[in-house]
Amino acid sequence: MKKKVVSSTLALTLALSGLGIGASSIHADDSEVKMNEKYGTPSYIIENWEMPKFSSLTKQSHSVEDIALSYLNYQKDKFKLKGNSNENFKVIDTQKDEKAGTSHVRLTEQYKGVPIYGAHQTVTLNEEEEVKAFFGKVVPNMDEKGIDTTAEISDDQAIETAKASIEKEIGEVEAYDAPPSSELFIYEFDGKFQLTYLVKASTSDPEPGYFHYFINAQTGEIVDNYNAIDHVKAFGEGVLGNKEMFEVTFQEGDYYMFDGTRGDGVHTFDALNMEPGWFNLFSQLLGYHGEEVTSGHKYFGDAAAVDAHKNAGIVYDYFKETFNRDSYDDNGARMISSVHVGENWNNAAWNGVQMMYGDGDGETFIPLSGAVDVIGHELTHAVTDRSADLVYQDEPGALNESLSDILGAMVDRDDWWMGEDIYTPGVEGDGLRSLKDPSQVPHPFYPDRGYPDHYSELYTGELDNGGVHINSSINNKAAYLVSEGGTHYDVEVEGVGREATEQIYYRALTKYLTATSDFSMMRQAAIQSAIDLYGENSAEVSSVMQAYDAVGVE
Ligand code: L5Q
Ligand code: ZN
Repeated sequence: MKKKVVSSTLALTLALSGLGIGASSIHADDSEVKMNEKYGTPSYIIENWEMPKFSSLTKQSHSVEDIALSYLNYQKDKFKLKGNSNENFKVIDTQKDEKAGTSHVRLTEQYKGVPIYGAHQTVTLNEEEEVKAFFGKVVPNMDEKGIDTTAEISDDQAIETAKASIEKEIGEVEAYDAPPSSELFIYEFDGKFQLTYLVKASTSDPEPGYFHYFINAQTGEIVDNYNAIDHVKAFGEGVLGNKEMFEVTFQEGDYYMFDGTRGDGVHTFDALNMEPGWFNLFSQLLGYHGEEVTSGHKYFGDAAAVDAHKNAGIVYDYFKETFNRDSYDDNGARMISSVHVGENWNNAAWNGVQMMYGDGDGETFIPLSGAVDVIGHELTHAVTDRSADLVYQDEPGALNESLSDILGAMVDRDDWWMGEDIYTPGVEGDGLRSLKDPSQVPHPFYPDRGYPDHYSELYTGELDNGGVHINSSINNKAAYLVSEGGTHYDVEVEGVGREATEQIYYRALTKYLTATSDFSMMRQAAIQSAIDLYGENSAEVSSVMQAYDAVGVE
């Protein structure tokens, strides 16, 4: 922006009317003016103006508002306005700064009693009630614009028009957050001034919005509209004291954890320790996710919420950048998370609708949203639900779990652990599961064994839905071998790296596997995916074959 300061040495045309007659003590030479280039009226005037007195004998007292209006009247030629300042301006607020001794009068320009949208001013007075400054925007020559200020439609009609347009855009709104408001303004659009209703409407569902509609008050047409929801970056500390920056929304004085920059949004709630079973029911049946996580400023103090929100964004970006997948349904579905589910709940889950995170008992687990591989794991369940839809039982269930572990470990790609960041705080070198060496983590049902890493060790009992979190390790180990290689049960595998491995498994999940796929089908789906991506005779195809040979899956 160009900044041009014009020193005003205008000869004083003392066309004072109304209150100011026979003025003295006007030090116009001290004033400094900057003009608005579009309107040719002042954007600011640095002043030293004293209200003229009728007589030096009688001490008159005027309110600061009267003085501000008199000043605007005195400057009416600069503002290119006819008539009295009482008609052209309306005082909307006055603030006294006791410390500085200044008064600040806030006004709006009006025409025939109707405010002009965006034409606001402040006039500053010192202790001696001298005007020291004018700031703002004044639209000139309002009387020449031929504006008809008689409304032909009602404010209710304007509201109905706005609602119809909003719901055409975002779908049916069952309940507005508050009854939409409607107020008359003169609104300038494409250089034309017209009488409009400004309708403001707040929504949470189906989409958060703070809609502003300008409706022509004579024709009922929509002149202009925008959504005033603000995307802002906020800050906070996560579960491990990690400093994070993340997207939130500002609405009516508060910030809340809605990130409107990813798909249809990433939205994080506080479940207020509601028991997991009840919460699940409320979430699935009523669409209740808990309370909004809000803050009066840009710092958020809820560590579990900070990480859930930040990590959901990281996982969104991972799927978008790695597979060009737009959220879990590949259609921008809103990612909803709730933290503080249950009391000391040692788990996290995807319940078909949203993610749920416990706070952990502080001993086995700390708040589970603190680990980005856990978020990757849960959101991969959501991807699976919308693609292969593997039944959560026996071998298909183990594959369902394994694909969540594999892609979870790809999001958090500096190790092959699952949940190491939130599992047994204070214990180094452990995790919930290891993809690299499943056998080093104790088997949940047989304390003298580790997790299975070969098909010969398949758990065939009924616990854990037929061992979905146990047998997953067999496929996890295969995926690890495809990526990193190694010799396993005397079978040598040539690794092809994480980039190829994640593409192979994502393709198998979304293009080949079905609800009842078993381990053998997984092997073929991975081979077929590697052929599609890298060719029949590629190192990637060999690697997949060797890896499944190594874990005993034919
Ligand atoms: C599990 C998800 C996670 N939960 N493992 C039982 O065994 C049971 C649940 C899990 F995010 F907490 F890791 O993986
Ligand atoms: Zn899982």
